[in-house]
Amino acid sequence: MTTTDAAEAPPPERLQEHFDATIARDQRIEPRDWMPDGYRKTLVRQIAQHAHSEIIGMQPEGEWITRAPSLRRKAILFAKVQDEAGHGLYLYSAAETLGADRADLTERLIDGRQKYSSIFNYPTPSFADVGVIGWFVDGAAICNQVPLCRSSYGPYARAMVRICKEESFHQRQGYELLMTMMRGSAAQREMVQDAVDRWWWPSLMMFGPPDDASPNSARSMAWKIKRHSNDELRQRFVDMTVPQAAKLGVTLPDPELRWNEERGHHDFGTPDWDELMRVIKGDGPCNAQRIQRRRAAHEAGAWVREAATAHAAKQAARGKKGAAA
Ligand code: BYC
Repeated sequence: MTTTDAAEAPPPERLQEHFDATIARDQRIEPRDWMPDGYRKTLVRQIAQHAHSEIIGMQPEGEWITRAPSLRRKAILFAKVQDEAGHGLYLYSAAETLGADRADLTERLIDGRQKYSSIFNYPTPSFADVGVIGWFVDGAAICNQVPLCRSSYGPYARAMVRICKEESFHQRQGYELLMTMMRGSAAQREMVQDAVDRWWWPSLMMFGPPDDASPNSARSMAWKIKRHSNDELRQRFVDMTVPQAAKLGVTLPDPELRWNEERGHHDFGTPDWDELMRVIKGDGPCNAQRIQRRRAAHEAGAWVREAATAHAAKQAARGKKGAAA
């Protein structure tokens, strides 16, 4: 919902008040509305990181497209990786509504000035990783992103609606792949358990640092950009995943994991926060490779961008000529 039409725009001295009232009423802020600088910067930071994560996130699974074990699995994986590209594009468009420039955001990613999710810096040595990424990583993404459909910034919230529908399909395809492998040979079951062991803790880290070490959470929640804290969403993910693991027949690698009747939630161990910080700072197992591939793809695609720009200029010139005739 647009909060301000030009006709009813508040006088400059009341802009902040009007913004605060819009947030308090749970209405949306739209691109043409006045917003505080901090709100705009926070959104550009989060949306750009989110877009970069979708684009870099194509790599770990993309590595299996040529090696998928059947034509069906190849087609599914192709479609999923293509969806991630689409998510990145919607999100870059949402960032553009805030005045960000897409080319600049890409430069910031490949120069290491902007972040992307830590999870995509882990390797995918077996095909079971494709299933576990769908189950855990897309599952974590759903927990994190469904509340973002109610984010206070309109274009971000609307982009999330379609993204979440697709993530939901991704999660189910991952789980179905793992179910199939679990019905297979002992070696296949071992591959699944090994992938679960490697991805569990990094998946919990996707939700960010614990609340008492999350510098951005309080402000983002006051602005209703984020609707829940990092720890709340992490707990939601654990509670959702434990029964799914039992049904699948795998063990989650956490000896402290147990149901707490009093809290009505599962208790679980503490992720290695030093590891998260190392990976965020660029020192994860695959950070260098991910950025190097992204940079190479960007450079190799320069001719496409140049051709598209030249084509658009030609079309515009033709349009002008047509209008003059
Ligand atoms: N990795 O104050 P905090 C997908 C940074 S892709 C890296 O808690 P905030 C998919 C954080 O940015 C979906 N960095 O921050 C794709 C901040 O740094 P700056 C990806 C992290 O923003 C392909 C600092 O640490 N999802 O689903 O309040 C295939 C302090 O953190 C991480 C999104 O992007 C991390 N894990 O909360 C399959 C969701 N955690 O910027 C699947 C949207 C924290 O101050 N983003 N940092 O230098 C969010 O919800 C929030 O930005 C976060 C962090 C929960 C991630």
